[in-house]
Amino acid sequence: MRIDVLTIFPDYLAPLELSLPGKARAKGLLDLRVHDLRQWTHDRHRTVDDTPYGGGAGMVMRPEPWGAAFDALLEAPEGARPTIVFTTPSGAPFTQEVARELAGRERLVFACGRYEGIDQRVLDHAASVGEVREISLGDYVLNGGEVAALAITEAVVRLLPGFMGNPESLAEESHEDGLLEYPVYTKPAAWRGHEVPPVLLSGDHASIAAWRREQAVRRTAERRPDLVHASVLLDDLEVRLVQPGDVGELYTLQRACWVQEAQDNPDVEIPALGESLEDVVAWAARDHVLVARSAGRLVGAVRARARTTDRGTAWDIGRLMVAPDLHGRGLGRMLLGRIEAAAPADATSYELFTGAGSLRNQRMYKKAGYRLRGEAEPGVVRLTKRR
Ligand code: JD8
Repeated sequence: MRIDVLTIFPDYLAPLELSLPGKARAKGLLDLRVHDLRQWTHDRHRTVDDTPYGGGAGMVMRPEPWGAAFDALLEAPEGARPTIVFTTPSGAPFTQEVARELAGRERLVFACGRYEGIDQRVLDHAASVGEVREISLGDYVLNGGEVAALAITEAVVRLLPGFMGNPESLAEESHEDGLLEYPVYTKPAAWRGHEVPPVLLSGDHASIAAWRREQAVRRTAERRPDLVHASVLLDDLEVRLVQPGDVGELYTLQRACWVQEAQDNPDVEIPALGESLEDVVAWAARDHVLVARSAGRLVGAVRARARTTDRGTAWDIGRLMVAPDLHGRGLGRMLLGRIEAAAPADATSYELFTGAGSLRNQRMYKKAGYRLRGEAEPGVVRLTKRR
C-alpha cells in the first residue's frame, strides 16, 4: 500500500515513523510519504490560506496548492486509482469497518486541512482524479486534519495482510465482533488487595471463554448500546413493531414493570398502573410501538408518538419497559436507541418522563444523552434530548 499525506505541518505525522507504520515500512508492506503542502505555493510567503468568500471568521485554504499537489502526486496515469481521504469534522464517522475497507485499497492520499477548512472546489476536483472519502474521527472539534490522518493510518496499516504476527488476534478485537473488549489481567494474581477473577486461573478454557463473552456483552450493553445487536443481549431476541397478538402480554408486562415505579415513587399516581387492557389496545394501535420478544415471550417494549411544538416536532417516548428478571443487560438502552431511530425525519428532539424517585431510570436516560428538565408535575420529572 502507498500512503501520501498532504499537510502544512509535516512534523505532525512524525509518529508514523515509529511503531506500527514504521515496522510495516520495514516489511515493505507500506510506502508512506509525507508532503509539505507549501512546496506547491509560489509566493514569497508560501501562502496557503485566504479570506472566506461570503465573509465570516477565520481563513480558508486556497485551492491552487492542493490542485498542484494532486497533479504532482497523481501524474502517473498507470498508477492505482487513489482513494483521497479528506479528514473533516463534517465527514462520515471513522469505524473499524471503514478501516477494513481502506486497508483493501492500493493507494491512499490524506488531505489534512487547517484553518476553517479547504476550499470546497478542491474536493469537487479531487473526485475527478480519485475516489473521495470525507471521514471524521469523532464528534469533537480539532484544529486540523492531521491527528485524524494519524489515527486512520494506524488503524488501516495494522490490518494490512502480513502485518500482524498473528492475524487471529485481529478477529478477537473490539469492534471486530461488534463487542467491546473484555477486561484483561496478568501477574501477580493479587495486587494491592485486588484479585484476578478465579475463572481466569482455572485453566477451564470453556468457562474462561464464557466469562469473557459475558463481560464483553455487559460492557457493550452498558457503554455502547448503539453497538449492541439485539441477538447479543438475548440469544434469540427479536425487536419489531407491535402486533395485535402482543397486546395481552404488553398489558401484563406493563403492570409488572410499573410495580417498581410505584415502590420508588410512593406518592405519585402511576397512569400505567391505572390503565385497562382496552387502554393498552388503544395506544398500541395509535402510537409507534416496538416490542422485544425472546424465547416466545414478550420481554420488552416502548412506544412513541410525534407532537408538534413551536420549536419543531418532538418525539414523545414512553412506556419503556423490560421484564424485571432481564434488567441489567442493556435491553432498555437498546430499545431506547431503536425507538429514537424510528423518529420521523422532522423530529428535532426526544422527550420522556419518569418518576422523580426512579433514579435508576434517570441514570440510564442521562447516560443516553438526556437532560433533566425539572418537574413536569409533582413527583414526575421531564427529560429531553436534542436530535
Ligand atoms: C480537519 C480544519 C479545524 C474545523 C473550525 C476548528 C476530523 N473529528 C474531527 N474534529 N475536527 C476535525 C478536523 C478539524 C479541522 C480540519 C479535521 C481542518 N479544522 C476547523 C471546523 C471548525 N476549525 C476532525 N477528521
